[in-house]
Amino acid sequence: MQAVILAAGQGTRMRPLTESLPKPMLPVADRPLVAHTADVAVEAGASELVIVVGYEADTIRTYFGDEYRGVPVTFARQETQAGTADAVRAASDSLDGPFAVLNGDNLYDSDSIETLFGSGPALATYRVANPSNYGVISVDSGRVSGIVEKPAHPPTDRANTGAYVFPETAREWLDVPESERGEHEITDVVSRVIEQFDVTPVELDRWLDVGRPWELLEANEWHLAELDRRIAGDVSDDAELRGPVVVEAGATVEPGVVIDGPALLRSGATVGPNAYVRSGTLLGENVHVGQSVEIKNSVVMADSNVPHLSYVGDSVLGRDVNLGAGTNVANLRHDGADVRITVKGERVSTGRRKFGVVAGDGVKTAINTSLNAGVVLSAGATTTPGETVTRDR
Ligand code: TTP
Repeated sequence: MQAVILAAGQGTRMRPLTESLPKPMLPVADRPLVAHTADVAVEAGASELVIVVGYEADTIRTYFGDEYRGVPVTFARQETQAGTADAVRAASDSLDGPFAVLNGDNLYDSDSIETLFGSGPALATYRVANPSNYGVISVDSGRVSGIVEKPAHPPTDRANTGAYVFPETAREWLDVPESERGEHEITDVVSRVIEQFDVTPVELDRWLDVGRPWELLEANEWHLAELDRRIAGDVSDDAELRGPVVVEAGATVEPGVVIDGPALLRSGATVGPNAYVRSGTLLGENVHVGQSVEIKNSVVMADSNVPHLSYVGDSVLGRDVNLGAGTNVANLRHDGADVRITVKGERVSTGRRKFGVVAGDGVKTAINTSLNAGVVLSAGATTTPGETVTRDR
């Protein structure tokens, strides 16, 4: 069965990290987010991956090429991001027979997707504490009986996770009218399918919709925890690597460094001397973490530098970021409340007591900069020496 992977979205809630990188290409452990979606499709037996691209399409095309883990890959282009039904429609000429659809920015557990792919017309659900934020699925006598988008009074706690197996005829039903929020949504296609077919609900063991910056941290927490210890790089005898630490070939760990796993140092990363890398940290390709730096539960994307005397906790640093000596990140409020950040102009809770900052590509802080918890720095933002940053810029 072919698997359609939706990866054309603009990822506006993930800005500034998606200013020039499509969300599906953000790093989650040792590969892009969308590669994890592709992995579960391949492991579930997909015969072909049809990846729908649009926003910043070339990086996705280049990453996959025409084959992924032995499975052929084709691309469909969605010209404007007009909604998920429209995205599947862009792929429909490439489809033949029943087909699966997965969101290219969601993490699914592999076993459940295998069950989904083997279940005929089917839809994957996940039980959530706050169903009003999702499409909500009703089930009756073991069959999906309804789907309703973000209801004020949710009939169940089963969220729609954007993973489906559609019957072949659903290809003819993709041209749905615009919804209230101005998109052509797959929910309307699903409604028609459940009217005419028996659709099996498949409950996922684990699921994460990666839409906002702290969810990128959660995605990394998930996949870093699955790493087995592997030391292929150059590690000083005077460094201490505890637990599941991966040091890829071409990465360097200098004397006096302590690394608590799970942690991943990608090729070209250099750490130390005398640095402390704590669990849940991803250091991307060619990242440099230097003398007297402590970095904890953070994602540092390729080519960034945290060279001297810094603390970085629970943060996401984009590509080519440079933190000046003595830059420190606050990741906890004194009142102990969950840290809030601004997403698309709205203040929202991260649901995390500990959250640091988000820095877009090319951010440069000056020496002794203090960054307050929840601050978002746009791509290319700078600070002045000794500055305390409490508002986004
Ligand atoms: P969303 O998360 O709704 O959209 P997005 O990824 O663009 O993010 P944001 O809301 O922050 O702007 O999309 C769900 C999935 O569908 C995701 O994998 C992207 C994909 N998608 C498309 O491929 N085309 C589209 O037109 C839309 C809206 C989404």
